[in-house]
Amino acid sequence: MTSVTKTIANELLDLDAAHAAFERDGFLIVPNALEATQVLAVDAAFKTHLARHPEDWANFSESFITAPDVLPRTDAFDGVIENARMFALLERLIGPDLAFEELALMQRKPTDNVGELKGWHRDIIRAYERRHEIDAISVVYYLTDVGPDDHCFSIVPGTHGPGVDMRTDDVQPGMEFDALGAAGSAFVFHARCIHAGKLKLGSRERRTIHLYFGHAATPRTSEWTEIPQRLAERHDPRLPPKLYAKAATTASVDGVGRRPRDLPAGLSTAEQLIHVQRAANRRPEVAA
Ligand SMILES: O=C(O)CCC(=O)C(=O)O
Repeated sequence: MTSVTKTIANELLDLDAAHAAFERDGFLIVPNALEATQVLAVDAAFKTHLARHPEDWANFSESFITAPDVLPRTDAFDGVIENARMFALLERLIGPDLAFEELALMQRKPTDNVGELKGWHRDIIRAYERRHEIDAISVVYYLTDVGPDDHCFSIVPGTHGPGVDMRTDDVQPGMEFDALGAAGSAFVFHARCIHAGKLKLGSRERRTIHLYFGHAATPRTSEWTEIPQRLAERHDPRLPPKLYAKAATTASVDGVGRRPRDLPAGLSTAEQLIHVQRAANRRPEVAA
């Protein structure tokens, strides 16, 4: 797998080659996608949010918590969505109708319990027979260094395209690529690619920001992130023209990004998310 990383780093010098590598593997690593000063500022905002708004965080397990709807409270992460270093690549992979969908903060804490809750899965739609409908690209920014002994994002290359018929149950040890990298790196992957969070004994705490981008005129792939007015009204010629078009989209894809309509009133976003993810994990590749 080392050779894959090497190839990607070289190919990224050239957008054509990066695009070809993404078509083949379904992922790319972009070192230094965030400047060091931005990493420090965003990481500080991450920790502040965690301390001040525990109610925004869905606690899935002792090692895994995530906050999917932080933008209405703070503009501290706007610069991550609007990271100019990534737009040429994303426009190449998605097209000129590139649109922002989702931003979630994720903390993976050290744990002795490495039994995985977020095992092998495809994002957005869990049903195997609907896998071709999955059409979004995720950018995961590392705010902490992720080395070989740390919890890491892990992916099975090519399972968005050449290996699209693979089922999550068919993943065997050794097929996967572990996404290691320094703080500031971005890991870009196709949401259709089979992936998981891999837990390691003795890991340091890992903090990441997970963004999703799709096409402006399609239904939303996620209703978990509200796109606030300040972003919807942004008119900045340096940004892709449709970046915040989905603030006005009401239709959504039938999948794990849809807020359930049948839950008791008054549940927070974090509580609703836990409900949906647990249901999907109970019925892997069957539930929407
Ligand atoms: O990075 C991780 O720990 C898991 C992330 C994941 O599964 C996802 O983004 O869908």
